[in-house]
Amino acid sequence: MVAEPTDDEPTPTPVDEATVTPTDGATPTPSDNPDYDGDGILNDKDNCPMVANSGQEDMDEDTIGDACDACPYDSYNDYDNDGECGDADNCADVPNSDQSDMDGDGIGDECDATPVDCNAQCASGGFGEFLGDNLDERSCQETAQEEAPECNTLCIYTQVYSWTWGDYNSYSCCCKYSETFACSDCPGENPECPDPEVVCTWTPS
Ligand SMILES: [Ca+2]
Ligand SMILES: [Ca+2]
Ligand SMILES: [Ca+2]
Ligand SMILES: [Ca+2]
Repeated sequence: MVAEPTDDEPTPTPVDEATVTPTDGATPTPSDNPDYDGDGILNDKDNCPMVANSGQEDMDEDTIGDACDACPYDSYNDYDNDGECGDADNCADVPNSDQSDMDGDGIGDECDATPVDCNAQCASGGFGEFLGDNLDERSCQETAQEEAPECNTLCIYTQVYSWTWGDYNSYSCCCKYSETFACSDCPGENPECPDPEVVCTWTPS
């Protein structure tokens, strides 16, 4: 059996707002008191109305008192909103909450045009020359080419070290190492480099 709607349902009675009073323990607000923090500075003049700071110190002059300023030395108050105040952020204009800095130069990877010391990277890999950054393998090899001295075999080794991070960031170092082998019975000796993988040129006399 389906219940029929009835006309005698009790009607909710709107609460008369004028009768609502704050309950015990309600947190007072600055509007309840002209000097909420009791520091002698009225709220409308107080640069920290919720924190007693009678001296009103404001080192970065952003009208937020030091006592309640999350970034007391940064008037832009973490402009890029990455959680690091501008005075401590190694990329003040780019969100980089991890603050990663591969080369340790104080400029974060996200805003560092050369985030890796390629000279050091090439040297650590046994490649004496750094030829250029952000070259692909082919361009690196082409850049590394040079003529062998007459009656010599020149072996040119290249290596591209690359890094990627975040969604779009990458960087690479093109490194070169070369060896020259003189031909005692020029031409004819050492026509090829000892490692078949290397880029090699041989200039006969
Ligand atoms: Ca205050
Ligand atoms: Ca301030
Ligand atoms: Ca940043
Ligand atoms: Ca850096």
